Amino acid sequence: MELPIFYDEAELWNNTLLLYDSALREINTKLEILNNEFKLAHQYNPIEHITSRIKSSESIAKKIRHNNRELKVENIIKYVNDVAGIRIICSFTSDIYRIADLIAKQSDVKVLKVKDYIMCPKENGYSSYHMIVSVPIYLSNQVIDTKVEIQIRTIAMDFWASLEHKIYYKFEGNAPEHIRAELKECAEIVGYLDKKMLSLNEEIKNYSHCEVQEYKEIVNE
Ligand code: 0O2
Repeated sequence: MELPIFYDEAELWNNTLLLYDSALREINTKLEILNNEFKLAHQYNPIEHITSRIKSSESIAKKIRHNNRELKVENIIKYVNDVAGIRIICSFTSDIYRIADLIAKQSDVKVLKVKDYIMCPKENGYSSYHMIVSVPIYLSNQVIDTKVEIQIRTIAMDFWASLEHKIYYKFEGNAPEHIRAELKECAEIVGYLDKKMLSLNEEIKNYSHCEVQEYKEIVNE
């Protein structure tokens, strides 16, 4: 992202934050439109809910320090991909890929990086689909491509990730071995649950309206 020259880091940061905030709005609107279209066409909601946030300054500083870089706006823009972050929670794994595909297909969205932790979960069991994208932000005198990290996961994956996050912070990354093992076991159960829910949903979809009516009549006899 190419920013105009500001002589003051604070001024530059405020202008940068405006871009990140605008990029979150752009992506949120795109998602809302897709979800509404789905609701209308298929009477079905692929997105359960969406949350978005601007990364806290402490968290940004930690990431920059971790990368051994100087804490400068230029470095934040270049090296911190998730200053603007959106989390999309879906009901089923198939919805995750459908949403990711629909976002990637939009002509003004550039996909910069994808990490599929569903196909390849992390060692601790973490599972989610991550995309780093950029969207153009139209200012009065220029257009600036701005990065957003999109995380897409199921309700069950999100449940797991939020507990793991709490445990990670509580033990400052050094949770006892048995807790880590149990968390990993939970991640496997989450994977199993998501598969079962998906196949159950597929089976339900295959019932025609007539079959459901017939079934209801039999039950009511
Ligand atoms: P927070 O508090 O959520 O902001 P890259 O984006 O490629 O430069 P990075 O940041 O390591 O490198 O990317 P990755 O692996 O895609 O992870 C980014 C975010 O994914 C994390 O942000 C978490 O939100 C989430 N995440 C990744 N791994 C885990 C995990 O093991 N457990 C949980 N609960 N979440 C995870 P931050 O900055 O760590 O935190």
